[in-house]
Amino acid sequence: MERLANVIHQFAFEGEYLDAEVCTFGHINDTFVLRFQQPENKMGRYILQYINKHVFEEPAEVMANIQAVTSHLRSRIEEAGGDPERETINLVPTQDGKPYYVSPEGDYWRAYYFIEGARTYQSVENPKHFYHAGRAFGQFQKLLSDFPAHSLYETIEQFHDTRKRYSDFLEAVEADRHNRAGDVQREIEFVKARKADTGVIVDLIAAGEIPVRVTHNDTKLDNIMIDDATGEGICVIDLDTVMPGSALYDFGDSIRFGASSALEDEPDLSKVWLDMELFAEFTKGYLGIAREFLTDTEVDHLAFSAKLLTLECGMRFLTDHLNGDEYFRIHRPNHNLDRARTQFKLVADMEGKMEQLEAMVRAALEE
Ligand code: GN1
Ligand code: MG
Repeated sequence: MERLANVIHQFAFEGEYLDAEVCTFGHINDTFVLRFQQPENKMGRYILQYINKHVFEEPAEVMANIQAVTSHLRSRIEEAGGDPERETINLVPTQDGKPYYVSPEGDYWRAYYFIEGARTYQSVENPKHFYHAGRAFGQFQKLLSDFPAHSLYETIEQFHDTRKRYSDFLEAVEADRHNRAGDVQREIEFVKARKADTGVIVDLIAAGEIPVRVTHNDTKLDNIMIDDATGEGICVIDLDTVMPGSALYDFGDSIRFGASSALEDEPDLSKVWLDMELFAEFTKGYLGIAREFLTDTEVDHLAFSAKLLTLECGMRFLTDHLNGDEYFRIHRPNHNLDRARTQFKLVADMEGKMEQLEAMVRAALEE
């Protein structure tokens, strides 16, 4: 909290600073919720974030992407008669009018207006929320469908190149710098047995069989603000990884996280499976919007993408466990291993249900 003192007064926040709360959910950046006393007894809240520069090597490029995308969203929302203060995130400028602050040590900080009357969820409490999350991510892709994807920086190279993630994983197994590979042979074999899956989407993109779109690339349920009053997904947040990508990444990652019966780091694997009702809800919400623009090949790979993105994430957690937990923040020993195991449990469960999932996608398309 001490380091906040030097940062807070750099931003054009309104009112008198009261306090800050740490938000512990993200695995990468440091996030704080700030409270300010404002005129007429009003309480103002803001989000302040330190950008992890080990993960984002060029924070200025991350910020350039976010500025470009949010200003595009803003104008689309205004044209549609929506509320741009609630339907997109908005940066709070610094005192000298800049979109972010760089400290003398070279640390990057940015701030957002807090969206009131809405909240995020770590797990689905009401299936309708997940239907609306699907609509919101579909709408997000739609609003950005006329945004020039190639003008965005690739802030993390090959972010969802699952084949590249697989070779990083093999390297970590090979190097075994922390002598952990011996204890996770079963998990290593699980991944190796699925090597052939890892190239499917990248090859379709390379062959021009599915289009490159502007995608969010981190569509966890907790990256959607759900309106308290209506239960609708009003705003997609955490735009750090907005990049050229595939619609399949966003669909798959949403299912991976939100349609799981348990939290991402549940240590008791008997509690972890793919919830079919939640899969159906999200798919209905998403396709209700996205069927306008998705190609047949994309639709045909939606169910597969859920499995692939789950495998990819599990592989990334296992790789980080082998590398000594240098990427994802952990809160207990073997945390990344627990996370990897839930993902592999979900993959195995999805494999057993694949035909049903495909049928659900077709049914949602026809609704
Ligand atoms: C990271 O920090 P968070 O939770 O928004 C990660 C995602 C992973 C996710 C797994 C930049 O996102 O790719 O899917 O953890 N973000 C980055 O929970 O690597
Ligand atoms: Mg996030």
